[in-house]
Amino acid sequence: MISNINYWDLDAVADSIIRGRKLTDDNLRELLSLTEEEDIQKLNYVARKVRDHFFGNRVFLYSFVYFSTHCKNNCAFCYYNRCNDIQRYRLDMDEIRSIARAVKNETIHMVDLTMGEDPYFHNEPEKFVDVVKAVKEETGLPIMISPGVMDDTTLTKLHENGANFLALYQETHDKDLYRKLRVGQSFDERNHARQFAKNIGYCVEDGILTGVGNDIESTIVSLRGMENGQPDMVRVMTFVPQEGTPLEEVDQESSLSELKIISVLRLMFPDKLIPASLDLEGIDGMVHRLNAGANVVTSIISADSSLEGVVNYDRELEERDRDSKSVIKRLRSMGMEPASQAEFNSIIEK
Ligand code: SAM
Ligand code: MD0
Ligand code: SF4
Repeated sequence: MISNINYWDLDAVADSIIRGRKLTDDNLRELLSLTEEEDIQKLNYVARKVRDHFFGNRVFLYSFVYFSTHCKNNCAFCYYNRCNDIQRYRLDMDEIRSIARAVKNETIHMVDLTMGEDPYFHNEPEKFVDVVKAVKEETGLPIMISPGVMDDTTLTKLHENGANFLALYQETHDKDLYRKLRVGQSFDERNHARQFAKNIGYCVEDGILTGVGNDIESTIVSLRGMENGQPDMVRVMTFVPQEGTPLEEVDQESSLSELKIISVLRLMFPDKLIPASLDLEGIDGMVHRLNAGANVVTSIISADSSLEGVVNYDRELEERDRDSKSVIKRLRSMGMEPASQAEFNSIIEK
């Protein structure tokens, strides 16, 4: 599909996707198996053409607010799993409001309110509803919530009080791998929460990890699993081994597989939101991810913030470089621009 063809033919491949062509499992197998630099460049080129058709040079920016790092779960890949003996924090309402006020003065299209499955909020979901209300009040912006699995009643209440988007990543749709990653957690309940949210009018994001024991066939299962849920946003992130966790000693893969999968996602979900996360490799990494077909920058954290990311490429760095100003400067150097708020709203109100 991609190897051994020239750039003129690649334009035809992009056109066929834009006109509605669906990739077969064999197509996916071929694309995910590419190893030659030149072939991967071609794949990225097709993905960019498809993205540019739907979005032009416009990019969406999400601010990341990890307001509680407490968690009752035991995900094998995650630094914040309950068994890891780390420093944790939970912001109070004043701290949350003051961060929200700061976000309001930046170019940000949506605020991502993320937490571990903190019992403080999960046992009394009203408290989380209050957080959403407060951030809505302060910013007036669309709100994404990434709270883990919540029940139907709570999801409904959150939606009624200003939550627009639910991010809940299955990590993998391969059930054997899921059991090893989200140890002791129900596959079906996690999937259900995302589907329920979609049915009552949220936009939803699904996502997978790569470099975490997934081979090509397992990745295809995950891609098809995500497709079944018809998400509005789809992501892939490279697994980054975290100190103090069961998967600490696993070798970290390069970003190559992630970049291929981002392009494949663009061909499978041509007009959907696909993020370039700053959390993995900062702004330099963002450039590669956008060049692979992403159209959203996530995990923007202001320069003076002491809040954490999830993977936290900058945990050891003295200076942070993932604020919206630095992101926009780099976007412009690539010929891209932040979209208007109206453009973003029209996508999430569809
Ligand atoms: N606690 C909520 C949940 O699990 O849905 C939301 C926050 S959780 C930390 C957000 C996502 O970060 C996870 O779903 C996973 O995809 C990603 N993540 C966590 N640890 C990671 C790691 N070590 N490498 C790559 N991605 C990771
Ligand atoms: C990111 N650190 O986009 C964030 C996080 C949760 N909705 C998103 C994984 O990289
Ligand atoms: Fe908790 Fe989310 Fe980390 Fe799992 S991924 S341990 S639920 S913070």
